Amino acid sequence: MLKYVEQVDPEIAASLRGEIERQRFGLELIPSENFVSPAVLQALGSVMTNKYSEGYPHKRYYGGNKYIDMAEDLAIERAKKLFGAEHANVQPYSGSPANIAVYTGLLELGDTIMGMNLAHGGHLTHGHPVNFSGKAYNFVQYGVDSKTHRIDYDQMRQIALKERPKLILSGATAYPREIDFHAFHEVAQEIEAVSMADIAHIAGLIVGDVHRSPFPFTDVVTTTTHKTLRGPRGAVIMCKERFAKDIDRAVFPGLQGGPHDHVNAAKAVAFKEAMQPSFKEYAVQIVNNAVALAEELLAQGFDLISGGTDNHLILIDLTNKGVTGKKAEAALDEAHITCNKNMVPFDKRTPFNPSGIRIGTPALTTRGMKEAEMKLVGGWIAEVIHNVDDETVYQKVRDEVRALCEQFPLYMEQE
Ligand code: DSN
Repeated sequence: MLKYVEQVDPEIAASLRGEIERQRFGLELIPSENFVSPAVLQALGSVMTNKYSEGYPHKRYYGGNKYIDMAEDLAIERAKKLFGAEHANVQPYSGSPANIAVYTGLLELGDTIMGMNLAHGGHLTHGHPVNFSGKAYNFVQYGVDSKTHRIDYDQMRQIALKERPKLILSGATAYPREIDFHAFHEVAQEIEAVSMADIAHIAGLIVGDVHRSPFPFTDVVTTTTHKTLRGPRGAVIMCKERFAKDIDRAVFPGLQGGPHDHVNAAKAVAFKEAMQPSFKEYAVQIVNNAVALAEELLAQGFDLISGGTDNHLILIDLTNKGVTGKKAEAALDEAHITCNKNMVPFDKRTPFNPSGIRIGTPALTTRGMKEAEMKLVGGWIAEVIHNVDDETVYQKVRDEVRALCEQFPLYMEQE
């Protein structure tokens, strides 16, 4: 598989080999990551990377797009069917440009938008001051309740009534509970705002019928394709027909140039995979695994934000363990358990050295792991955190992690 890269560029070949090994023999717990199928990988590494095709299917600014149109048409039709959407634009390069395209397509610069506070689980593009969204628009933010750590829907409505945002955005990147998209849409209707849901983290749970869908009522829905949906790195915008023209124009020519056709072909493959009955089983197992992992962590004395999970992720406040998120991330890395440090709601620390870590089960579930393995993983996390800086514990856990990974082979054909 790597023979051409080996010949031309041994240094990059070494980095690719290292990454394959890391993915194979480590535990991937970052909740926004996953392992695509060999079919998705093949479409990504295809000759479609060579093509320019500005425009949309059958209305391009370049010749030679017969097969690109075929692939993009399939991606669009499958996205619409999978989610039950009226319109889909599959060209956004990733989640951030997708969100920015919606704002620029439907609003004027400086307009008021309401989104979830990043420190409470939102996203940079949901109005953080360091992000284009927070600089170009007047964002007002809702968050979670300080005791329950659940979205404070009453507070959200009060802010909406007072600030009258033109768009109300739901969705999160570090929120372990199910989101009531309909509650957001109702408030949007009350103030005649556009309702938008960013379902990047939970798209796979929605198409697998494990979580309630924001369709068909939500006006605009964005999602990345590479998280629980298990597709290539990229995004999709879906919307009601009446917003379609403005959204399409905002993506191209408003924001982007030539679409990444190889990625769009891979999106089509991933959508087809997500339509199979086995994907529903996968989505159910993601949540079962997260619940099993949360139970083990609670038994080990960990403080979980909101007390547990009902999706694919768990947010741990490590304050009671006397370990920072940064230290925990580094220690777990030594044991070949990958997670990310994360702010917890009302955190007194900084984003670069926060109080928590965020973990999730989509990638391990793709490998075929189930509740019994989650119990082991929770035990190893506890062992490392409880013995932070102990190299012998790192080595012991690393060996046990490798032995488990060998039972759940990954990408064996990528040699
Ligand atoms: N970076 C993604 C995540 O990890 O949640 C969000 O864009």
